[in-house]
Amino acid sequence: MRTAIVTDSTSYIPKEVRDSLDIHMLPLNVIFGDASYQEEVEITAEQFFLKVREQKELPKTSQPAYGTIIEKFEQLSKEYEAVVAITLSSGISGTYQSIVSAGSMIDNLEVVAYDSEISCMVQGFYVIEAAKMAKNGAGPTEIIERLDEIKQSADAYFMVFDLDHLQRGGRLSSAQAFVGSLLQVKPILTFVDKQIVAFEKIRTEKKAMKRITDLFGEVASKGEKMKAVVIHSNREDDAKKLAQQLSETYPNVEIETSYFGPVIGTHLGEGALGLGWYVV
Ligand code: MYR
Repeated sequence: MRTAIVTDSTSYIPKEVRDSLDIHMLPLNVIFGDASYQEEVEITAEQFFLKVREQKELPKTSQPAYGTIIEKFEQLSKEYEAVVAITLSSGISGTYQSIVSAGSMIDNLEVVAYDSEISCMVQGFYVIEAAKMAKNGAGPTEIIERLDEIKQSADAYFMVFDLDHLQRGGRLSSAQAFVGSLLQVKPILTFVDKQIVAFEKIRTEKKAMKRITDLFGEVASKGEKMKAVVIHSNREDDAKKLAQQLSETYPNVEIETSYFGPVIGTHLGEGALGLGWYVV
């Protein structure tokens, strides 16, 4: 069975990796006033953060247009018998639901939507594994089984410069955001049941990052083979430095860096830093 792997843009998998593994991408949009841009296609992370500094009005985001999803599936139905579409958490975006609904409209194509319950390059880990399996002839059932296995160990913690963006975008309960801004804390955030929650409230960025790397260390120090990613909002040097330190401490972990692109950057703001991983 020929199975296509689809991801939404928020996995931020570099184009050359997508191309080499035949990964198909559905872009979410970032909107400045009347102008809407498909992220990773019409606007890069770099251009986005520059634009945010220039503009008074703050951006908004939207899930991929329904027509774009239908068009993509129709195209794929000419070449493939099945699709596994791996999305960002259904608790923070309607993308998963739109894909489920669009998938049911297409004849001659089995569309299986998979909710990663997370986002960014941690979602990307799922996508890359699925794409490698699909290239070797695996079908949706086998791929989903493996993705469920990854889900058991996949985790991520991140911190933001301030909570305003998350609160304004409605992706964190206002009560949590209020406590955060009041106390000027750097809360450590994570996903629980598909939603973003404040895991712990810590006073300084340095301490928050130390706590995040300690949480990672609790898993990594067991010595199992792991993949991890340091993710940043326009602070690549800090991300690289942290990835370097962690890979020296944990040689069992393959560590890379990635970024919070325009859509996720809209909700986290500049200066966010996170760490995600799974046990291979
Ligand atoms: C939409 O408009 O449908 C997109 C909404 C995206 C919300 C993003 C919220 C922040 C996610 C942080 C992910 C961190 C992963 C390590």
